[in-house]
Amino acid sequence: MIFDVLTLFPDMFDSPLRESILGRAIKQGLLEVRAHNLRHWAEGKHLTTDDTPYGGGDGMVMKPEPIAKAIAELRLQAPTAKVLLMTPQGVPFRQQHARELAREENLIFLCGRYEGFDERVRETLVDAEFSIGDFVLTGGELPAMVMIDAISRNLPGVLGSSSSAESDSFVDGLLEYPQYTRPAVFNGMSVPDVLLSGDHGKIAGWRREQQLLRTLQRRPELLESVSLSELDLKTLDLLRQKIATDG
Ligand code: 9D3
Repeated sequence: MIFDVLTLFPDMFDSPLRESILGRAIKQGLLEVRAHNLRHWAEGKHLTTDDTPYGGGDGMVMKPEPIAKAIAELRLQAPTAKVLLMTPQGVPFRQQHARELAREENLIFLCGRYEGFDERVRETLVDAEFSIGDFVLTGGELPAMVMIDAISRNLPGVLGSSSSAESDSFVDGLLEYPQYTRPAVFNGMSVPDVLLSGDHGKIAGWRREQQLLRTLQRRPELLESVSLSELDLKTLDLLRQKIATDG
């Protein structure tokens, strides 16, 4: 898969995506990240990529022409590439999007600085608009990296078999169960007995219960859109009662 990124700060993409799992995947040729400076397609003595807003107001707006030229040039190599605009007004990026976008061969990420993009870019050049959450960043570069990371780990071969993307939490819609490793006692706190019991059925049951408990306590809204077994529903009822009586 090839990720093309249009940005005023291509150097930002050098390090974060080239370490660890994605670094190995890039070396293996499973994916490629190409960050391009939008100034390359800008004109005039100052290679201007932004201008003041029509109608007045604070801040600057990204000019449409360099963006249009850049996308046209990238599409020569990648005619089917979808163009994704990073913007606080976009749809909130989710795991489902990461899995779907991993099926594309090429993606073009458009990252903005300043107050945003000329509306005509949105209307004619962009296939989808994404936000990574309701907080204000200084630009779309970190969101693009977040999306590239989340999409890449769904590509075949990127994760080792020990940690497949299918077994992720959010895939089955529940939060993960608590994990422990040695030592068996740390600062006076013991590992739950069940995990030392060697009874794999009992361990699986405990872990499922912990997943349900965590999700109930931390992200109850997730329980609405997850398919639960009869046993899960019974467990949830018991957990709810316990929480109610414990206060
Ligand atoms: C004046 C209104 N501001 C919107 C809250 C303007 C504005 C501020 C910051 C426009 C863009 C930005 C930079 N942020 C992004 O480009 C961005 C972003 C984000 O800030 N949060 C979460 N997801 C994203 S995706 C792109």
